[in-house]
Amino acid sequence: MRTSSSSIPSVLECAPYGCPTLRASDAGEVGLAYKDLRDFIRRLEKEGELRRITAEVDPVLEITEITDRVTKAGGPALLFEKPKGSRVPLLINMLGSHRRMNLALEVEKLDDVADRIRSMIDFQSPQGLLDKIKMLPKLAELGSFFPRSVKTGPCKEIIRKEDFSLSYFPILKCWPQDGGRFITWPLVITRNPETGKRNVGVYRMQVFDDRTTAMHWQTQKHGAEHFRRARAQNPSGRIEVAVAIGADPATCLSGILPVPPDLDELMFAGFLRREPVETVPCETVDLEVPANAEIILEGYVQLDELRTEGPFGDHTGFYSLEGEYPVFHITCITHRRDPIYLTTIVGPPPQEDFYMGHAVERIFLPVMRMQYPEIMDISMPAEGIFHNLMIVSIRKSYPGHARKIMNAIWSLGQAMFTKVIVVVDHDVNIHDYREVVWKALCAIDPERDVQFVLGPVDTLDHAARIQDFGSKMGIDATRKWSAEGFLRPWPDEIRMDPATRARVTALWKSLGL
Ligand SMILES: Cc1cc2nc3c(=O)[nH]c(=O)nc-3n(C[C@H](O)[C@H](O)[C@H](O)COP(=O)(O)O)c2cc1C
Ligand SMILES: [Mn+2]
Repeated sequence: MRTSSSSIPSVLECAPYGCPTLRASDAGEVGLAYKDLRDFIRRLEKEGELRRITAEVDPVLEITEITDRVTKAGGPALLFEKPKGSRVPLLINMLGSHRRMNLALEVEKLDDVADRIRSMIDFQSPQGLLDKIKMLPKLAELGSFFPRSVKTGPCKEIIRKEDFSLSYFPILKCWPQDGGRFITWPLVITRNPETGKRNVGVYRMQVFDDRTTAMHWQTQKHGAEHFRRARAQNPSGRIEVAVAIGADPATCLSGILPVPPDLDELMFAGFLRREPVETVPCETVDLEVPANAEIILEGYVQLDELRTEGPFGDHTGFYSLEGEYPVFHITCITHRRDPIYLTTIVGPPPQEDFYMGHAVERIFLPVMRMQYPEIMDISMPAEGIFHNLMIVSIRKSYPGHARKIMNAIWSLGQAMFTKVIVVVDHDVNIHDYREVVWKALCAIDPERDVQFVLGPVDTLDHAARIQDFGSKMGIDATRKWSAEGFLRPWPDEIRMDPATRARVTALWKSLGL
Protein backbone atom coordinates (compact mmCIF):
# COMPACT_ATOMS: atom_id res chain seq x y z
CA MET A 1 0.00 0.00 0.00
CA ARG A 2 1.19 3.48 -0.69
CA THR A 3 2.03 6.03 1.92
CA SER A 4 0.07 9.23 2.09
CA SER A 5 1.45 12.66 2.73
CA SER A 6 -1.71 13.95 4.37
CA SER A 7 -1.10 15.14 7.90
CA ILE A 8 -3.15 14.94 11.06
CA PRO A 9 -5.56 17.90 11.08
CA SER A 10 -4.82 20.18 13.98
CA VAL A 11 -6.96 19.85 17.08
CA LEU A 12 -8.44 23.27 16.43
CA GLU A 13 -9.57 22.34 12.95
CA CYS A 14 -11.86 19.64 14.25
CA ALA A 15 -12.46 19.99 17.95
CA PRO A 16 -14.30 16.87 19.13
CA TYR A 17 -17.29 18.72 20.52
CA GLY A 18 -17.85 21.12 17.65
CA CYS A 19 -20.33 20.20 14.95
CA PRO A 20 -18.61 21.38 11.78
CA THR A 21 -20.72 21.12 8.67
CA LEU A 22 -19.32 20.29 5.27
CA ARG A 23 -19.56 22.59 2.32
CA ALA A 24 -22.22 21.36 -0.06
CA SER A 25 -19.55 20.44 -2.57
CA ASP A 26 -17.97 18.14 0.01
CA ALA A 27 -21.00 15.92 0.33
CA GLY A 28 -21.14 12.90 -1.94
CA GLU A 29 -23.39 13.05 -4.93
CA VAL A 30 -26.81 11.60 -4.26
CA GLY A 31 -27.17 8.09 -5.59
CA LEU A 32 -23.47 7.34 -5.43
CA ALA A 33 -23.23 5.49 -2.18
CA TYR A 34 -19.86 4.24 -0.98
CA LYS A 35 -19.40 0.85 -2.57
CA ASP A 36 -17.52 -0.61 0.34
CA LEU A 37 -15.10 0.15 3.13
CA ARG A 38 -12.16 0.89 0.84
CA ASP A 39 -14.25 3.29 -1.21
CA PHE A 40 -14.86 5.24 2.01
CA ILE A 41 -11.17 4.99 2.94
CA ARG A 42 -10.30 6.60 -0.38
CA ARG A 43 -12.70 9.41 0.34
CA LEU A 44 -11.30 9.92 3.84
CA GLU A 45 -7.81 10.05 2.41
CA LYS A 46 -8.85 12.63 -0.16
CA GLU A 47 -10.40 14.74 2.59
CA GLY A 48 -7.27 14.61 4.77
CA GLU A 49 -9.26 12.52 7.25
CA LEU A 50 -7.08 9.42 7.19
CA ARG A 51 -3.55 8.74 8.27
CA ARG A 52 -1.63 5.64 7.22
CA ILE A 53 0.73 4.23 9.80
CA THR A 54 3.56 2.21 8.32
CA ALA A 55 5.44 1.51 11.54
CA GLU A 56 4.81 -1.89 13.08
CA VAL A 57 2.41 -1.45 16.01
CA ASP A 58 1.08 -4.10 18.38
CA PRO A 59 -2.70 -4.73 18.37
CA VAL A 60 -2.15 -5.66 22.00
CA LEU A 61 -2.66 -2.34 23.84
CA GLU A 62 -0.49 -0.14 21.61
CA ILE A 63 -3.13 0.55 18.95
CA THR A 64 -5.54 1.54 21.73
CA GLU A 65 -3.10 3.99 23.27
CA ILE A 66 -2.41 5.60 19.91
CA THR A 67 -6.08 5.75 18.92
CA ASP A 68 -7.16 7.10 22.30
CA ARG A 69 -4.75 10.01 21.97
CA VAL A 70 -5.72 10.71 18.37
CA THR A 71 -9.48 10.57 18.98
CA LYS A 72 -9.27 12.83 22.02
CA ALA A 73 -7.24 15.34 19.99
CA GLY A 74 -9.86 15.36 17.23
CA GLY A 75 -7.52 13.54 14.85
CA PRO A 76 -8.13 11.41 11.75
CA ALA A 77 -9.05 7.83 11.03
CA LEU A 78 -6.01 5.55 11.25
CA LEU A 79 -5.01 2.80 8.89
CA PHE A 80 -2.38 0.62 10.54
CA GLU A 81 -0.66 -1.03 7.61
CA LYS A 82 1.57 -3.31 9.68
CA PRO A 83 -0.17 -4.49 12.80
CA LYS A 84 2.25 -6.77 14.63
CA GLY A 85 1.61 -10.45 14.05
CA SER A 86 -0.79 -10.09 11.09
CA ARG A 87 -0.63 -9.36 7.39
CA VAL A 88 -4.06 -7.75 7.47
CA PRO A 89 -4.18 -3.93 7.80
CA LEU A 90 -6.42 -2.44 10.47
CA LEU A 91 -8.74 0.58 10.23
CA ILE A 92 -9.81 2.42 13.38
CA ASN A 93 -11.42 5.76 14.33
CA MET A 94 -13.32 5.68 11.04
CA LEU A 95 -16.28 7.66 12.40
CA GLY A 96 -14.47 9.39 15.27
CA SER A 97 -15.42 12.97 14.41
CA HIS A 98 -18.56 14.85 13.40
CA ARG A 99 -17.04 15.59 10.03
CA ARG A 100 -16.28 11.93 9.29
CA MET A 101 -19.77 10.94 10.41
CA ASN A 102 -21.20 13.47 7.95
CA LEU A 103 -18.92 12.16 5.23
CA ALA A 104 -19.96 8.60 6.04
CA LEU A 105 -23.63 9.44 5.67
CA GLU A 106 -23.00 11.83 2.78
CA VAL A 107 -24.76 14.75 4.39
CA GLU A 108 -23.73 18.24 5.37
CA LYS A 109 -25.20 17.79 8.81
CA LEU A 110 -26.96 14.97 10.65
CA ASP A 111 -30.19 16.95 10.67
CA ASP A 112 -30.33 16.25 6.93
CA VAL A 113 -30.80 12.56 7.73
CA ALA A 114 -33.40 13.49 10.31
CA ASP A 115 -35.18 15.59 7.67
CA ARG A 116 -35.32 12.61 5.32
CA ILE A 117 -36.78 10.49 8.08
CA ARG A 118 -39.29 13.20 8.87
CA SER A 119 -40.39 13.44 5.26
CA MET A 120 -40.98 9.68 5.26
CA ILE A 121 -42.99 9.89 8.45
CA ASP A 122 -44.93 12.94 7.25
CA PHE A 123 -46.50 10.84 4.62
CA GLN A 124 -50.09 11.45 5.71
CA SER A 125 -53.16 9.90 4.23
CA PRO A 126 -53.46 11.48 0.80
CA GLN A 127 -56.41 13.84 0.28
CA GLY A 128 -56.88 13.57 -3.47
CA LEU A 129 -55.38 12.36 -6.71
CA LEU A 130 -52.71 15.04 -6.71
CA ASP A 131 -51.56 14.01 -3.22
CA LYS A 132 -51.43 10.40 -4.35
CA ILE A 133 -49.29 11.31 -7.34
CA LYS A 134 -46.97 13.27 -5.10
CA MET A 135 -46.53 10.15 -2.98
CA LEU A 136 -45.26 8.01 -5.83
CA PRO A 137 -41.61 9.09 -5.77
CA LYS A 138 -41.56 8.52 -2.01
CA LEU A 139 -42.95 5.03 -2.46
CA ALA A 140 -40.38 4.32 -5.14
CA GLU A 141 -37.70 5.61 -2.80
CA LEU A 142 -38.98 3.36 -0.01
CA GLY A 143 -38.85 0.36 -2.31
CA SER A 144 -35.25 1.09 -3.15
CA PHE A 145 -34.08 0.58 0.42
CA PHE A 146 -34.71 -3.15 0.60
CA PRO A 147 -31.59 -5.32 0.55
CA ARG A 148 -30.99 -6.95 -2.81
CA SER A 149 -29.84 -10.54 -2.93
CA VAL A 150 -27.05 -11.27 -5.42
CA LYS A 151 -25.20 -14.48 -6.24
CA THR A 152 -21.72 -13.55 -5.16
CA GLY A 153 -19.56 -10.63 -4.13
CA PRO A 154 -16.13 -9.47 -2.99
CA CYS A 155 -16.54 -11.00 0.47
CA LYS A 156 -16.26 -14.40 -1.25
CA GLU A 157 -12.93 -13.86 -2.98
CA ILE A 158 -11.34 -16.30 -0.55
CA ILE A 159 -13.46 -19.07 0.95
CA ARG A 160 -11.92 -20.99 3.81
CA LYS A 161 -13.82 -24.01 5.00
CA GLU A 162 -10.81 -25.95 6.29
CA ASP A 163 -7.78 -23.79 6.90
CA PHE A 164 -9.14 -20.84 8.82
CA SER A 165 -8.12 -19.14 12.02
CA LEU A 166 -8.94 -15.89 13.75
CA SER A 167 -5.23 -15.46 14.40
CA TYR A 168 -4.97 -14.34 10.77
CA PHE A 169 -6.55 -11.00 11.77
CA PRO A 170 -5.05 -8.23 13.95
CA ILE A 171 -7.68 -8.45 16.69
CA LEU A 172 -7.16 -5.96 19.51
CA LYS A 173 -6.55 -6.48 23.13
CA CYS A 174 -7.82 -3.02 24.05
CA TRP A 175 -7.04 -2.33 27.72
CA PRO A 176 -4.66 -3.87 30.26
CA GLN A 177 -7.23 -5.79 32.30
CA ASP A 178 -9.17 -7.11 29.28
CA GLY A 179 -9.76 -10.86 29.39
CA GLY A 180 -8.22 -11.27 25.93
CA ARG A 181 -8.58 -10.03 22.39
CA PHE A 182 -11.98 -8.70 21.29
CA ILE A 183 -13.57 -8.20 17.90
CA THR A 184 -15.18 -4.83 18.61
CA TRP A 185 -17.07 -3.95 15.41
CA PRO A 186 -18.70 -7.15 14.20
CA LEU A 187 -22.07 -6.97 12.45
CA VAL A 188 -23.68 -9.97 14.08
CA ILE A 189 -26.47 -11.38 11.92
CA THR A 190 -29.16 -13.76 13.14
CA ARG A 191 -32.69 -14.63 12.21
CA ASN A 192 -35.63 -14.49 14.56
CA PRO A 193 -36.53 -18.20 14.85
CA GLU A 194 -40.25 -17.36 15.03
CA THR A 195 -40.65 -14.68 12.37
CA GLY A 196 -37.60 -15.41 10.22
CA LYS A 197 -36.74 -11.70 10.27
CA ARG A 198 -33.09 -10.70 10.19
CA ASN A 199 -31.31 -8.77 12.92
CA VAL A 200 -27.95 -7.06 12.73
CA GLY A 201 -26.28 -5.88 15.93
CA VAL A 202 -22.79 -4.92 17.00
CA TYR A 203 -21.96 -7.19 19.93
CA ARG A 204 -18.32 -7.58 20.93
CA MET A 205 -16.76 -11.01 20.57
CA GLN A 206 -13.96 -12.15 22.84
CA VAL A 207 -11.57 -14.52 21.09
CA PHE A 208 -11.32 -17.82 23.00
CA ASP A 209 -9.26 -19.68 20.41
CA ASP A 210 -8.67 -19.83 16.63
CA ARG A 211 -12.27 -20.81 15.91
CA THR A 212 -14.30 -19.84 18.95
CA THR A 213 -15.43 -16.55 20.47
CA ALA A 214 -17.87 -15.27 23.03
CA MET A 215 -21.07 -13.63 21.87
CA HIS A 216 -21.79 -10.64 24.10
CA TRP A 217 -25.55 -10.49 23.65
CA GLN A 218 -26.70 -8.18 26.43
CA THR A 219 -29.99 -9.24 27.96
CA GLN A 220 -32.33 -6.75 26.30
CA LYS A 221 -30.79 -6.78 22.82
CA HIS A 222 -32.34 -8.40 19.77
CA GLY A 223 -29.57 -10.99 19.36
CA ALA A 224 -30.23 -12.18 22.91
CA GLU A 225 -33.95 -12.40 22.16
CA HIS A 226 -33.28 -14.58 19.11
CA PHE A 227 -31.09 -16.80 21.30
CA ARG A 228 -33.86 -17.13 23.92
CA ARG A 229 -36.55 -17.88 21.35
CA ALA A 230 -34.42 -20.52 19.67
CA ARG A 231 -33.67 -22.06 23.05
CA ALA A 232 -37.37 -22.18 23.88
CA GLN A 233 -37.93 -24.21 20.70
CA ASN A 234 -35.03 -26.58 21.26
CA PRO A 235 -32.88 -26.14 24.39
CA SER A 236 -30.03 -28.30 23.09
CA GLY A 237 -30.08 -26.96 19.52
CA ARG A 238 -28.14 -24.26 17.77
CA ILE A 239 -28.79 -20.84 16.30
CA GLU A 240 -26.97 -19.95 13.10
CA VAL A 241 -24.93 -16.77 13.18
CA ALA A 242 -22.98 -14.84 10.57
CA VAL A 243 -20.65 -11.96 11.30
CA ALA A 244 -19.58 -9.31 8.82
CA ILE A 245 -16.55 -7.15 9.55
CA GLY A 246 -15.94 -3.98 7.53
CA ALA A 247 -18.39 -2.75 4.88
CA ASP A 248 -19.57 0.60 3.53
CA PRO A 249 -19.90 3.04 6.45
CA ALA A 250 -23.72 3.20 6.54
CA THR A 251 -23.92 -0.57 6.81
CA CYS A 252 -21.29 -0.59 9.56
CA LEU A 253 -23.21 2.09 11.44
CA SER A 254 -26.56 0.34 11.02
CA GLY A 255 -25.44 -2.42 13.39
CA ILE A 256 -25.39 -0.09 16.35
CA LEU A 257 -28.65 1.73 15.58
CA PRO A 258 -31.53 1.07 17.98
CA VAL A 259 -34.10 0.23 15.33
CA PRO A 260 -37.27 -1.59 16.44
CA PRO A 261 -37.22 -5.39 16.67
CA ASP A 262 -37.83 -7.15 13.35
CA LEU A 263 -36.98 -4.05 11.37
CA ASP A 264 -34.00 -5.10 9.28
CA GLU A 265 -30.95 -2.97 9.99
CA LEU A 266 -29.76 -3.64 6.42
CA MET A 267 -32.95 -2.02 5.15
CA PHE A 268 -32.14 0.97 7.31
CA ALA A 269 -28.60 0.97 5.92
CA GLY A 270 -30.16 1.08 2.44
CA PHE A 271 -32.15 4.12 3.52
CA LEU A 272 -29.05 5.83 4.92
CA ARG A 273 -26.91 5.20 1.83
CA ARG A 274 -29.83 5.75 -0.58
CA GLU A 275 -28.96 2.53 -2.34
CA PRO A 276 -29.86 -1.02 -1.37
CA VAL A 277 -27.35 -3.19 0.45
CA GLU A 278 -26.45 -6.18 -1.67
CA THR A 279 -26.39 -9.48 0.17
CA VAL A 280 -24.98 -12.90 -0.65
CA PRO A 281 -25.83 -16.27 0.87
CA CYS A 282 -23.36 -17.79 3.33
CA GLU A 283 -21.48 -21.01 2.57
CA THR A 284 -22.30 -23.05 5.65
CA VAL A 285 -25.33 -21.38 7.24
CA ASP A 286 -28.69 -20.25 5.95
CA LEU A 287 -28.08 -16.51 6.31
CA GLU A 288 -27.29 -13.65 3.98
CA VAL A 289 -24.47 -11.18 4.55
CA PRO A 290 -23.44 -7.87 2.96
CA ALA A 291 -21.67 -8.76 -0.30
CA ASN A 292 -19.26 -5.83 0.01
CA ALA A 293 -17.92 -6.91 3.41
CA GLU A 294 -14.21 -7.34 4.03
CA ILE A 295 -14.50 -10.43 6.21
CA ILE A 296 -17.31 -12.89 7.01
CA LEU A 297 -17.34 -15.36 9.89
CA GLU A 298 -19.98 -18.07 9.62
CA GLY A 299 -21.00 -20.40 12.39
CA TYR A 300 -23.42 -21.15 15.18
CA VAL A 301 -24.12 -20.59 18.85
CA GLN A 302 -24.88 -23.73 20.81
CA LEU A 303 -27.99 -22.97 22.87
CA ASP A 304 -26.98 -24.90 25.98
CA GLU A 305 -23.47 -23.54 26.25
CA LEU A 306 -22.24 -20.49 28.19
CA ARG A 307 -18.72 -19.45 28.95
CA THR A 308 -17.07 -16.76 31.04
CA GLU A 309 -16.54 -13.56 29.07
CA GLY A 310 -14.63 -10.42 30.11
CA PRO A 311 -13.41 -8.35 31.75
CA PHE A 312 -13.52 -5.66 29.05
CA GLY A 313 -12.65 -1.96 29.22
CA ASP A 314 -16.05 -0.61 28.27
CA HIS A 315 -18.02 2.43 27.03
CA THR A 316 -18.43 3.62 30.60
CA GLY A 317 -14.70 4.17 31.07
CA PHE A 318 -14.67 1.29 33.55
CA TYR A 319 -14.17 -2.41 33.09
CA SER A 320 -17.22 -4.61 32.60
CA LEU A 321 -16.58 -7.55 34.86
CA GLU A 322 -16.68 -11.20 33.89
CA GLY A 323 -20.06 -12.69 32.99
CA GLU A 324 -21.53 -15.82 31.43
CA TYR A 325 -22.28 -15.46 27.70
CA PRO A 326 -23.05 -17.67 24.71
CA VAL A 327 -20.24 -19.12 22.60
CA PHE A 328 -19.83 -18.65 18.83
CA HIS A 329 -18.31 -21.55 16.89
CA ILE A 330 -16.91 -20.67 13.48
CA THR A 331 -17.55 -23.07 10.61
CA CYS A 332 -16.18 -21.03 7.73
CA ILE A 333 -14.39 -17.74 7.07
CA THR A 334 -14.66 -15.91 3.77
CA HIS A 335 -12.86 -12.68 2.94
CA ARG A 336 -11.49 -10.47 0.24
CA ARG A 337 -8.14 -11.23 -1.31
CA ASP A 338 -6.65 -8.32 0.65
CA PRO A 339 -9.03 -7.80 3.57
CA ILE A 340 -9.01 -4.75 5.84
CA TYR A 341 -9.92 -5.38 9.46
CA LEU A 342 -12.27 -2.70 10.83
CA THR A 343 -12.31 -2.13 14.55
CA THR A 344 -12.95 0.51 17.21
CA ILE A 345 -12.19 1.01 20.86
CA VAL A 346 -14.39 2.11 23.72
CA GLY A 347 -13.16 3.52 27.03
CA PRO A 348 -12.94 6.82 28.91
CA PRO A 349 -15.05 9.33 26.94
CA PRO A 350 -15.00 10.76 24.40
CA GLN A 351 -14.21 7.90 22.02
CA GLU A 352 -15.46 7.00 18.57
CA ASP A 353 -18.66 5.66 20.10
CA PHE A 354 -19.56 9.20 21.22
CA TYR A 355 -19.91 10.21 17.57
CA MET A 356 -21.96 7.12 16.84
CA GLY A 357 -24.24 7.85 19.79
CA HIS A 358 -24.55 11.46 18.71
CA ALA A 359 -25.65 10.29 15.27
CA VAL A 360 -28.24 8.04 16.92
CA GLU A 361 -29.50 11.00 18.94
CA ARG A 362 -29.91 13.24 15.87
CA ILE A 363 -31.24 10.59 13.49
CA PHE A 364 -33.90 9.26 15.85
CA LEU A 365 -35.15 12.56 17.26
CA PRO A 366 -37.81 12.86 14.52
CA VAL A 367 -38.99 9.35 15.33
CA MET A 368 -39.40 10.29 18.99
CA ARG A 369 -41.13 13.51 17.99
CA MET A 370 -43.60 11.63 15.82
CA GLN A 371 -44.99 9.91 18.90
CA TYR A 372 -44.28 12.81 21.28
CA PRO A 373 -44.44 16.09 19.34
CA GLU A 374 -44.13 18.04 22.57
CA ILE A 375 -40.45 17.03 22.69
CA MET A 376 -38.51 19.96 21.26
CA ASP A 377 -35.00 18.57 21.48
CA ILE A 378 -32.84 16.08 23.34
CA SER A 379 -29.19 16.06 24.27
CA MET A 380 -26.87 13.42 25.67
CA PRO A 381 -23.50 14.74 26.87
CA ALA A 382 -20.46 12.55 26.14
CA GLU A 383 -19.71 12.18 29.85
CA GLY A 384 -23.16 10.68 30.37
CA ILE A 385 -22.14 7.71 28.16
CA PHE A 386 -25.59 8.00 26.52
CA HIS A 387 -27.48 5.87 28.94
CA ASN A 388 -26.61 7.87 32.02
CA LEU A 389 -27.99 11.28 31.14
CA MET A 390 -30.58 12.64 28.74
CA ILE A 391 -31.65 16.26 28.76
CA VAL A 392 -35.03 16.85 27.15
CA SER A 393 -36.79 20.11 26.38
CA ILE A 394 -40.57 20.07 26.02
CA ARG A 395 -43.38 22.41 25.21
CA LYS A 396 -45.31 21.90 28.41
CA SER A 397 -49.09 21.92 27.97
CA TYR A 398 -50.64 20.25 30.99
CA PRO A 399 -49.91 19.41 34.62
CA GLY A 400 -47.45 16.55 35.02
CA HIS A 401 -46.35 16.78 31.41
CA ALA A 402 -42.64 16.46 32.26
CA ARG A 403 -43.29 13.21 34.11
CA LYS A 404 -45.29 11.83 31.23
CA ILE A 405 -42.30 12.43 28.96
CA MET A 406 -39.93 10.70 31.39
CA ASN A 407 -42.14 7.63 31.35
CA ALA A 408 -42.37 7.80 27.57
CA ILE A 409 -38.60 7.80 27.22
CA TRP A 410 -38.22 4.92 29.64
CA SER A 411 -40.55 2.91 27.42
CA LEU A 412 -38.84 3.68 24.10
CA GLY A 413 -36.44 0.98 22.89
CA GLN A 414 -32.93 1.38 24.24
CA ALA A 415 -33.86 4.76 25.76
CA MET A 416 -35.27 2.57 28.53
CA PHE A 417 -31.72 2.47 29.89
CA THR A 418 -31.59 6.22 30.57
CA LYS A 419 -30.46 6.51 34.18
CA VAL A 420 -31.15 10.21 34.64
CA ILE A 421 -33.61 12.25 32.59
CA VAL A 422 -33.75 16.02 33.06
CA VAL A 423 -36.83 17.66 31.55
CA VAL A 424 -36.69 21.41 30.97
CA ASP A 425 -38.95 23.95 29.28
CA HIS A 426 -38.67 24.61 25.55
CA ASP A 427 -36.84 27.90 26.02
CA VAL A 428 -33.75 26.29 27.58
CA ASN A 429 -30.87 25.67 25.17
CA ILE A 430 -30.15 22.07 26.09
CA HIS A 431 -26.93 21.94 24.07
CA ASP A 432 -25.45 24.55 26.41
CA TYR A 433 -24.76 22.45 29.49
CA ARG A 434 -23.99 25.53 31.62
CA GLU A 435 -27.43 26.91 30.87
CA VAL A 436 -28.99 23.54 31.68
CA VAL A 437 -27.22 23.23 35.04
CA TRP A 438 -28.10 26.80 35.94
CA LYS A 439 -31.75 26.77 34.94
CA ALA A 440 -32.55 23.20 35.93
CA LEU A 441 -31.13 23.60 39.42
CA CYS A 442 -33.05 26.86 39.87
CA ALA A 443 -36.27 25.19 38.78
CA ILE A 444 -36.41 22.29 41.21
CA ASP A 445 -37.59 21.64 44.71
CA PRO A 446 -35.70 18.35 44.85
CA GLU A 447 -38.06 16.38 47.03
CA ARG A 448 -41.03 17.43 44.94
CA ASP A 449 -39.46 17.25 41.48
CA VAL A 450 -37.36 14.11 41.51
CA GLN A 451 -39.02 10.86 40.56
CA PHE A 452 -37.54 7.39 40.91
CA VAL A 453 -38.66 4.34 38.99
CA LEU A 454 -37.51 0.74 38.94
CA GLY A 455 -36.94 -1.15 35.72
CA PRO A 456 -34.48 -2.60 33.25
CA VAL A 457 -31.07 -0.91 33.21
CA ASP A 458 -28.04 -1.23 30.95
CA THR A 459 -26.09 -4.45 31.46
CA LEU A 460 -22.96 -2.28 31.63
CA ASP A 461 -24.27 -0.30 34.62
CA HIS A 462 -21.91 -1.54 37.32
CA ALA A 463 -23.65 0.44 40.06
CA ALA A 464 -27.06 -1.22 39.63
CA ARG A 465 -28.14 -3.39 42.57
CA ILE A 466 -28.53 -6.40 40.28
CA GLN A 467 -27.22 -6.79 36.75
CA ASP A 468 -29.85 -5.51 34.26
CA PHE A 469 -32.27 -4.27 36.94
CA GLY A 470 -32.26 -1.10 38.98
CA SER A 471 -33.57 2.40 39.43
CA LYS A 472 -33.76 5.44 37.23
CA MET A 473 -34.32 9.07 38.11
CA GLY A 474 -36.29 11.79 36.40
CA ILE A 475 -35.93 15.45 37.28
CA ASP A 476 -38.83 17.71 36.43
CA ALA A 477 -36.96 20.96 35.89
CA THR A 478 -39.80 22.75 34.11
CA ARG A 479 -41.50 25.84 35.52
CA LYS A 480 -44.09 24.72 38.03
CA TRP A 481 -47.70 25.67 37.47
CA SER A 482 -50.48 26.47 39.90
CA ALA A 483 -52.33 23.55 38.28
CA GLU A 484 -49.51 21.42 39.68
CA GLY A 485 -50.05 22.81 43.17
CA PHE A 486 -47.38 25.49 42.98
CA LEU A 487 -49.08 28.54 44.42
CA ARG A 488 -46.21 31.02 44.53
CA PRO A 489 -45.47 33.34 41.60
CA TRP A 490 -42.72 32.10 39.21
CA PRO A 491 -40.17 34.88 38.60
CA ASP A 492 -39.06 36.18 35.21
CA GLU A 493 -35.55 35.50 34.00
CA ILE A 494 -33.37 38.63 34.24
CA ARG A 495 -32.81 40.34 30.91
CA MET A 496 -31.68 43.93 30.29
CA ASP A 497 -34.19 46.02 28.34
CA PRO A 498 -33.30 46.59 24.65
CA ALA A 499 -33.20 50.42 24.95
CA THR A 500 -30.54 50.35 27.64
CA ARG A 501 -28.58 47.74 25.72
CA ALA A 502 -28.61 49.91 22.61
CA ARG A 503 -27.51 53.01 24.55
CA VAL A 504 -24.63 51.19 26.14
CA THR A 505 -23.57 49.69 22.83
CA ALA A 506 -23.44 53.19 21.37
CA LEU A 507 -21.37 54.38 24.34
CA TRP A 508 -19.11 51.33 24.42
CA LYS A 509 -16.12 52.67 22.54
CA SER A 510 -15.94 55.78 24.72
CA LEU A 511 -15.85 53.72 27.90
CA GLY A 512 -12.35 52.41 27.26
CA LEU A 513 -13.32 48.92 28.36
C1 LIG B 1 -18.35 -0.36 19.66
C2 LIG B 1 -19.62 -0.91 20.17
C3 LIG B 1 -19.64 -2.11 20.86
C4 LIG B 1 -20.81 -2.65 21.33
N1 LIG B 1 -20.79 -3.84 22.01
C5 LIG B 1 -21.94 -4.37 22.44
C6 LIG B 1 -21.92 -5.62 23.10
O1 LIG B 1 -20.88 -6.21 23.32
N2 LIG B 1 -23.11 -6.15 23.50
C7 LIG B 1 -24.30 -5.51 23.27
O2 LIG B 1 -25.34 -6.04 23.62
N3 LIG B 1 -24.34 -4.30 22.68
C8 LIG B 1 -23.19 -3.72 22.24
N4 LIG B 1 -23.21 -2.53 21.62
C9 LIG B 1 -24.49 -1.81 21.46
C10 LIG B 1 -25.33 -2.42 20.36
O3 LIG B 1 -24.60 -2.50 19.16
C11 LIG B 1 -26.58 -1.60 20.13
O4 LIG B 1 -27.32 -1.58 21.33
C12 LIG B 1 -27.44 -2.14 18.99
O5 LIG B 1 -28.58 -1.32 18.83
C13 LIG B 1 -27.88 -3.55 19.26
O6 LIG B 1 -28.63 -4.02 18.18
P1 LIG B 1 -30.09 -4.62 18.43
O7 LIG B 1 -30.94 -3.45 18.80
O8 LIG B 1 -30.45 -5.22 17.12
O9 LIG B 1 -29.96 -5.61 19.54
C14 LIG B 1 -22.03 -1.97 21.13
C15 LIG B 1 -22.01 -0.75 20.45
C16 LIG B 1 -20.84 -0.22 19.97
C17 LIG B 1 -20.86 1.07 19.24
MN1 LIG C 1 -32.19 -4.92 15.93
